[in-house]
Amino acid sequence: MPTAITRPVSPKMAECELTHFDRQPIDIMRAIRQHAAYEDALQELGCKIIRALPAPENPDSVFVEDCAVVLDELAIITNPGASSRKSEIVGLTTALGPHRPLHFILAPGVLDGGDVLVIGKQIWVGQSSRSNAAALEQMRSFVAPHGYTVTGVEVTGCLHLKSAVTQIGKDMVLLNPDWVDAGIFRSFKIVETHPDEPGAANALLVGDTVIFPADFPLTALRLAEAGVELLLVDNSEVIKAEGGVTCCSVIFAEK
Ligand code: CIR
Repeated sequence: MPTAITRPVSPKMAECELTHFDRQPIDIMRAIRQHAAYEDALQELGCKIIRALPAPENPDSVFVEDCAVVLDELAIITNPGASSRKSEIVGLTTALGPHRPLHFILAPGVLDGGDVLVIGKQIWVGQSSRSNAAALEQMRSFVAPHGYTVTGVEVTGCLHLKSAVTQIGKDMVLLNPDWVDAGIFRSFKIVETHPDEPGAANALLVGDTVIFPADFPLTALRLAEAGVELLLVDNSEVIKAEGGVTCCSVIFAEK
């Protein structure tokens, strides 16, 4: 049974960091309801939920993915790229300590988990405004002994690598070719986001099912046509905060 770490929506979420988006009002009550439905979706797919300690003072603290990368052998606690987010790692360190040996990204390395795409033993790390080469080198030193390759990837026009590309099946990815070089993923079957939905590349694969925002129906249709099994969730408030479905959990196999 996989474990999913989540954390409650901060009452200050409307003050979140924004990089490529204009600020829009966020309905906190709606965000809380959507987050509860997201946790229900994870449970429906067999995940056991562990809630990290709430961090109400950190507007972006619901986006736990940015604080940690969990592999079978170890977990990496990040050094988030935005200064308002650095203290968010405390709750993830506490939550993950009992489950994996922990390694820490240290300055000058900065890393957001949203920039880390792991597929099997391959790891791609977005070189974005939040994640740099120093962090990539530190990550490589932690994981190379366990047989992982780590490759830097340029991302343009979006916040994180996983805003541009995510895994949607054993050998399948969903990507926006305007934000990441599709050639990097040529060994995978590629589904492209619909041109009217550039923000739709963030999907969350749990087992054989993909949790996907109902907010992107044109891309959902492409996924369905490609034979992907979908579990749709309303994600409007997270999307306004420049987040996606991968951001709100850290999922790993219990050992
Ligand atoms: C931020 O800018 O850090 C947040 N407003 C959104 C983070 C989304 N996280 C993710 O995609 N992994």
